[in-house]
Amino acid sequence: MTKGPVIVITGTPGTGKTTHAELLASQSPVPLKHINVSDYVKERGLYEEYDEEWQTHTVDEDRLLDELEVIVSEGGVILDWHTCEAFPERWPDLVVVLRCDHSKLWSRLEKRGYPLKKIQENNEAEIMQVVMEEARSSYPAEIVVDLESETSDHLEANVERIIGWITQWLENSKEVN
Ligand code: DAT
Repeated sequence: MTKGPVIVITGTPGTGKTTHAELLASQSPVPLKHINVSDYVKERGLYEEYDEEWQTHTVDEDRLLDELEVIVSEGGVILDWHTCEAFPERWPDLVVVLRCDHSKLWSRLEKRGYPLKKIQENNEAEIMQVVMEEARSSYPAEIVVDLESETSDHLEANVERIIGWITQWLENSKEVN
């Protein structure tokens, strides 16, 4: 049986990764397991310490990657995380980088109750295209796409586009097998 693809959905916090991943998992023609990596880290206790200043956990990447390797090897996975360079180059079939206008992103993060410092840091990262650069330097250009995620029309169009890509990917896998 053909395994499903491994899709990384990445982007600055608040750009819409989880919203996209959930919609994609519900509409995909092949079952996709959605792993919200930040939640997974918390659930599995895969962190080293809690950083009070940044109000964030320092992730134990070695343990995280060991655990994810098992899930990824089954195929049919969406990895939803605000960073991607830790994932080995051989893992993803597609890397989606979500982008959002920084003022819109600011209000999304404010609504989330993030402290000012964290909002500023993320806003700057979005302006500087940090995650995009990370994706481009970690994976072949042909598997990296950046998509705007500012409106619900974008969300629907993006998910439709990824589903189109999955359909094509499934066709190609059939030809190979
Ligand atoms: P992330 O997982 O990247 O942190 P999210 O999916 O939790 O982001 O979305 C953050 C908020 O922004 C949430 O209230 C939903 C909203 N949102 C995300 N993408 C959107 C889009 N394309 N159009 C409108 N709202 C969006």
